[in-house]
Amino acid sequence: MDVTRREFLKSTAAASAMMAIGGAFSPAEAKGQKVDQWVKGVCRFCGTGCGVMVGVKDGKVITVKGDPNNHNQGFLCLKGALMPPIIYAKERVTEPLIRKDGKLVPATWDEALDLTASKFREAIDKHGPESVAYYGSGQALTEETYLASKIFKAGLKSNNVDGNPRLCMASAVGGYVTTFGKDEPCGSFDDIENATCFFLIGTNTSECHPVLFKKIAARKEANPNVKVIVVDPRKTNTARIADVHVSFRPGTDLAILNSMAYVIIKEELDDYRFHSKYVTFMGNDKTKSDFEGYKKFLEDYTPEKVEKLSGVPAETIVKIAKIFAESSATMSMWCMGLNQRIRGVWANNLTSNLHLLTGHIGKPGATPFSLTGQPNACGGVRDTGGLSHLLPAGRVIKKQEHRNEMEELWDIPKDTINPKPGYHTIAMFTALGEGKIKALLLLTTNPAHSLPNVNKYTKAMSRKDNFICLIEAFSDAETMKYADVVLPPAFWCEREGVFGCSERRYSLISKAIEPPGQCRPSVNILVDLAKRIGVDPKLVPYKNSADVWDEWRRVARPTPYNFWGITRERLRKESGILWPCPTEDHPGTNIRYVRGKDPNIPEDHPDKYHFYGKPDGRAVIWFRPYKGAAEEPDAEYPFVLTTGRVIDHWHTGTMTMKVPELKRSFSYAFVEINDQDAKKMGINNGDKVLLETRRDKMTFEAKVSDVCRPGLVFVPWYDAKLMINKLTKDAFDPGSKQPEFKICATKVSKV
Ligand code: MGD
Ligand code: MGD
Ligand code: SF4
Repeated sequence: MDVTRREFLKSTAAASAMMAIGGAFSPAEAKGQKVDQWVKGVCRFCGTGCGVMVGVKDGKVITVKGDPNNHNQGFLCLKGALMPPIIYAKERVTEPLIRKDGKLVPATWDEALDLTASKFREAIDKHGPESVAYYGSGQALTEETYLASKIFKAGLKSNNVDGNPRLCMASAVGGYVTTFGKDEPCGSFDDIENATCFFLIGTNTSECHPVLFKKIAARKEANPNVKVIVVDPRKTNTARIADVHVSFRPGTDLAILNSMAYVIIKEELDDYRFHSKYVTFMGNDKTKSDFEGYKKFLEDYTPEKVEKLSGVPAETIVKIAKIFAESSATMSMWCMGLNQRIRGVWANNLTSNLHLLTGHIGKPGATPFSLTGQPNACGGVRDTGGLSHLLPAGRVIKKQEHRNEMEELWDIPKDTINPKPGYHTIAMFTALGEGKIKALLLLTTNPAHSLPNVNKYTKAMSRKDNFICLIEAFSDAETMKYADVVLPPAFWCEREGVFGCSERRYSLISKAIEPPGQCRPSVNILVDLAKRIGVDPKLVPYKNSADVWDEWRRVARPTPYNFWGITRERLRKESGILWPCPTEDHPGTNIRYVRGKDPNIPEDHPDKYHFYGKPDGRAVIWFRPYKGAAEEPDAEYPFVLTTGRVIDHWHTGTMTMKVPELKRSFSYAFVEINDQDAKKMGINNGDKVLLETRRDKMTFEAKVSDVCRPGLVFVPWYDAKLMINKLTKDAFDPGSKQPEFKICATKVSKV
C-alpha cells in the first residue's frame, strides 16, 4: 500500500504532536516563570542524544527546553521535556545505606565505603581477582565507565566488567565489527536530511527515538517521493507512516533480508563496480568466496520460498527490494527488533549486506545506521571498552599487542592485564548464582528488573554469601532489595560529564545544580572506593571527570576513534561534536570510510572507499543463513511473546513513573493482542488475560488491536509490579551474548 499524501499528513500530524515539542519550548516559561540561568546539557534518556537547556532558578531546576544549536534543533519529546520532577522525587537516595538485620539503614560514607572495600579485598585475597565484578550502564557518564573499567581491568586485574549494553547493543557491535572491522555507525543523523528511502527494520522509532522519527516524517512530508519501509511484526505507530509495512512471523526477517539480496541481484540492481572493488564475500564458516558463491547461497531464499517461511507475500519482498536498491539514497535504521535475538549479529550483517551490494553507503543519505538505545551506550561503554572482552577505543583483551599498548598508556607493568576475557552479562549473573562471584559493584542499572528470565538471577543476587554494592539514585529500584550497601550518586545535571549518542556525537552535560543530601559524583565515589580497596593511587589520580576525560582523549588518540580535538573547552562552547576529530580545529566527521570525509584515511589514498578496520580495506558481505528463535511456538505454547517499549516510559520505570503526566498515560503494563485472535478466544479490551511461559505466568489487562499480527502478543517491560522479565527467556546470541528478549513461546488464555 502506497500511503497517500493526505493519509501520511494525517498520521504524521497525530504522531508528531504526541512525539516532539519544538521551538525550544519551555513548559515553565509558558506559565510565566522566569529562570535565573540556562545551562547546556543532554537529555537523560534515549540514544537520540537531544541537546537540552536546563533552566535554573534559586538553585533548582524548574524547566528544560531543547537546545536549538544541537542536532535536535530545539525539539524534545515529552520524556525529555518533563525531567525536572524526577530530580526532586521523594524516592531520591540521599545518604549511604548499609543492610543490617535485613534492612537498609543510614550509614556514613566512611562506613559504607570501608565495608564495600573490605568485601572486595577479602574476595580478591581469598578467591582471586575473578571473584569480583562490575556491572555498569549505557546511562553512566563516559568518564564513569572508562574509570570503572580501568579500576577493574588494570587496578584489580579482573576483566569481569560488563553492563546493560550487552542486553542492548552487543549484536550491533558484533555486526559492525564483523562487517566493517570497526564498531560504530559509518553515517550520521545528517543522512536523514538526504535519504530518499528509509528502511526501518526492528525499530519502533516513533516511540523510542521520537525526535529522529520527527526528522524522518519531516523529510517525507517535504518530499513525497521519499519512501518509508517498516519491517516489524507489529503495526506500530512507526509503521503508520510507511509506504510498505512488512509484517512477518517473528524471527524470519533473516530470510527476508537474504531474499531482498536475491531479488536485487536477479533484477541487476546491484552496484557491481562498488562491490567488486570494496567488498569481500565470506561464507558463514569464514571461508572466502566470491559474487558467484553469494548468488548460489541466495538460491535458498527466492521470494516464493521465503513467503512460505515468513508469511510475507513474494511480491512484497520483490517490491521492497526494488525500492531499497532503486532509491537514490537508502538509509537503514534498526534497533532491538534485530539486536535482541539469538542471531542478532547475523541480522546486523544481513542489513549491512544490502548496502554493500547496492553501494548505498558513504554518500549523503545512503548508510546502514544502527540506532543506539541508551544516551551513552556508544560513548560510555562501547567506545571506552566497558565490556568484558574489550579495552578502550576498539582494542580487545584477547590481543596481546592491545593489552601491552594499554599497559603502557596506563603506566602499569607489562602483562598486568589478564589475557582472558571476563564474564559477559548472563555469565556474570550465572556465576553470581554459582558462588563464583563474591563481590559485585552495580552502577546506573537495575538488573533485578531488566535481566531476562529474571527469577533465576534475583535468586542469584539473594545468595547470603555474596556482597552487592549498588550505586543507585532512587530507592524504589527493584535491585535495592538485593543490595548490601547502597551509595547515593549525584544525578544527571548535578555533576558534569560527557554522553556519546548514536551518531558518534560527544556532548557535555554541564553541572547545573548541587546534588541533594550526601550525594556525590560517581567519578569521585569510584576513585575513593578504588583507593580503599588498595588500587595504586597513581592509577586514579583524578579530582573530577574533566581529568578523566583528558586521559581518555589521550588513550583514544593513537586509534581510529581519535577525538583528541574534542577538548572540554570545545564541548563547553559547542553543542556536540562527532568523532573522529583529530585536532581542535577539526569540525568532526559525518561520513566514515570515505577519502576526503574520514580523517583516518590519508588524502592521497588511492581508493575512494577504505574500510580500514579490515586488513585488506574491504568490507564483508556475509553469507548468513536463516535460523529460527531459541524457543519457537509449539502446540503447548502456541503464541510468540515479544517485549519492548512505550513512548512515555523509560526502561524499569524508576524515573518516568515519577512524572505525573507520563505515569497517567501508561500506569501499568498490559498485553497487546491481535483482534482476530482475541475474537477467537472471546477476549475483549480490558479483560484479564493469563500469559504462561516455561518460566513463569502472569495476568495482564488486554489491549485488543491490529498492532500485533495473529499469533503474536506484546507486553511492555517498564512495570515493576507486572515484571514481564519473569516470563522471558535468557537464551543469547553465541557471538554477541545478547539475550533474545524479542521472542519466546507463550500460552494465552482468558482468566
Ligand atoms: P522496542 O520496543 O524494544 O524498541 O528501541 P526499539 O528497538 O525501537 O522494539 C522495537 C520493535 O522490534 C518492536 O516494535 C517489535 O515489534 C519489533 N520486533 C519484535 N520481534 C521482531 C523481529 O523478529 N524482527 C523485527 N525486525 N522486529 C521485531 C529500543 C531503544 O529505545 C533502546 S535499546 C533503549 S535502551 C531506549 N529505551 C527506551 C525506553 O525504555 N522507552 C522509550 N520511550 N524510548 C526508549 N528509547 C530507546
Ligand atoms: P534502567 O531502568 O535504565 O534499566 O536495563 P536497566 O539499566 O536495568 O536502570 C537504570 C537504573 O539507574 C535505575 O534503577 C535508575 O533509577 C538508576 N539511575 C538513574 N540515574 C542514575 C544516576 O545518575 N546514577 C546512578 N547510579 N543511578 C541512576 C536496561 C536494559 O534492559 C536495556 S539497555 C535493554 S536494551 C534491555 N531491553 C529489554 C527489552 O527490550 N525487553 C525486556 N523484557 N527486557 C529488557 N531489558 C534490558
Ligand atoms: Fe530525550 Fe530521546 Fe526524547 Fe530526545 S528523543 S528528548 S533524547 S528521550
